[in-house]
Amino acid sequence: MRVVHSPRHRSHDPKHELADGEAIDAYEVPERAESIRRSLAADGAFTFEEPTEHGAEPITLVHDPAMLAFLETAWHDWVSSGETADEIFPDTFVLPALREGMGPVRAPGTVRGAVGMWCFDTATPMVEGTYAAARAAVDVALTAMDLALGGEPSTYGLCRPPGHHAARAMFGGYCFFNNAAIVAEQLTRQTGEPVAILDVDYHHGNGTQQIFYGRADVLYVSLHGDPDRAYPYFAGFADETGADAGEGANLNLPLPLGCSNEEYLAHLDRGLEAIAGFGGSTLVVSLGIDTYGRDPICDLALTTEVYHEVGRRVAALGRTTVVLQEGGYFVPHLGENVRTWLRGLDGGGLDLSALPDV
Ligand code: SP5
Ligand code: ZN
Repeated sequence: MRVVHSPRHRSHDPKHELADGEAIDAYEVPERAESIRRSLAADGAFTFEEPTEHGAEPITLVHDPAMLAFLETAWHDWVSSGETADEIFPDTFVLPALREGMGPVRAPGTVRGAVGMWCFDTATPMVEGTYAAARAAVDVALTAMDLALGGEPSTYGLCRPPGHHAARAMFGGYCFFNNAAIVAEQLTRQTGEPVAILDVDYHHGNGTQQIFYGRADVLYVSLHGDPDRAYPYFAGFADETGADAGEGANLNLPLPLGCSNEEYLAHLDRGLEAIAGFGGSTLVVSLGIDTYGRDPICDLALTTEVYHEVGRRVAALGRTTVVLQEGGYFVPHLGENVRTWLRGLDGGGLDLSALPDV
């Protein structure tokens, strides 16, 4: 399988996130992607290439150009205005109620203010190299798509930072640009067919759902921790089925606390059935491994073997498949879990011998 990877991800190196009123060590760190790269490199079934540049247009077909402009200049503007912190966090969020009945929001004149217009949580700091890394992740995703359109049955984009929480006009959840949505949008344009997205990250991909919620030509299917208990809390409910022309093209499959392999596969089959009944020849997978039983911030009970079976069942759809990396935070096993998933997809055997004993 051809893997697209860029070393630029390393320039997004946040140190902290804010949780329960404290700065804690960031979970979404460069070592995640390095763990994946090492595991795939040690398996002769994968070949690596760097992305080609695709420019800004595929991004602004999905995201508000003003958000792209903010992200592009935020670090420069932060430093040149005399700020000295090496991570940018919002301190004030422009919830709709703040200006309720008082007319439109005016864009603040400082990054400190403006970041509260674009960022929706306290876990997604921007640092000096964030923008370059986020742009490279989009290029990784689009290059993986190009290879698939060129005839590869399946390709993998080792995207970092991830993307599925980023909505049209909002970033957060460790995500800046929605890599999977940008690829899905390009696929609809380049194939002229409908496109399905299967999101198996533990967290609901609120950004992807929002971007395509009113559209009939992109099916979004997500398995995730029930938003009644799990981040991002405000989206991912089973009764969210799409709006207007998109009615019926959104399927949320919330999962219970402690969900087992067996329960998980039963939910997966419902998602795959919906995809099989939807048109088009291509599939985008948002691959999060934070469903793992040992993930430090999630609460399901999946084990490594199930990732092989999930990959096998996705392959059985028989669609050209672009797999893009999202979350997964138990770093010692992240690379092997991703490798196991991709070997299931490409018809390789299950091999647990390289799983570190930690
Ligand atoms: C791409 C992705 O997986 N983003 C996930 C973003 C999660 N953000 C933090 C959620 C806070 C959960 N805190 C749980 C603490 C458990 N000790
Ligand atoms: Zn996640």
